[in-house]
Amino acid sequence: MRIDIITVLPELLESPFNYSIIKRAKEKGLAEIYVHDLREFSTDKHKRVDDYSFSKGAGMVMSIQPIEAAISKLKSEREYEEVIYTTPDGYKFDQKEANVLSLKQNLIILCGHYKGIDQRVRDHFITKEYSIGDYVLTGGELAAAVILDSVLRLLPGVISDETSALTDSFQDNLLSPPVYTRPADYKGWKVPEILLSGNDKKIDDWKHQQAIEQTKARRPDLYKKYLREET
Ligand code: 6GU
Repeated sequence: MRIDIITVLPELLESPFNYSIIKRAKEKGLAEIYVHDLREFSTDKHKRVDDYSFSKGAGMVMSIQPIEAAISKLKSEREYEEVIYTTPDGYKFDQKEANVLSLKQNLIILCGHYKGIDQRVRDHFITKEYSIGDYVLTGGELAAAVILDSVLRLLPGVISDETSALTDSFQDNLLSPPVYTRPADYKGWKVPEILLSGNDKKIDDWKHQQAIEQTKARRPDLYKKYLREET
């Protein structure tokens, strides 16, 4: 998988991409990640990448020129299946979207900033617009890192079988059940008896029941989805 990220803050992406799961994916040759500084594509003499909004008082807007130049250059070099834009007014990014993206070969991610980008970029270049949740971040960079982390860990070989992505929370619309490790008794705080029983069937049933209860209590929205999609 190849991911090209276009951003006004390339430094912000250095740390997430050079440590963590993303580093592992790169080292194993499973992912290639290139970060492009949007400013380098600006034809403005001061390398500006934003300008005043035509709607008064709306704040600065990212200009179409450098974005068009960056995307066109990348597209002239290879085919991209998606051009993603990270923005608080995008569609909600969730596990299903992560699964879909993990099957792609080449992606571009444009990180949003300021009061957004010129709508013509969205109309003519962007194929997917994602928000990672109902809160506002200063820029789309951290959202891009979140999205990439969730996608790259799904690539076969990035994480071990033990922590297999298939058993993650959310793959079945349920939160994870509680987990325990040794000692079985820590200063009188005991691990649930059933986990020590050695009865795999009973343990699985218990885990499933716990997952349902956690989900019902914390995420009624997910629980509804679970009930709908269970069959
Ligand atoms: Cl993708 N970008 C920004 N700036 N804020 C967000 C977001 C994205 N998702 C949630 N909040």
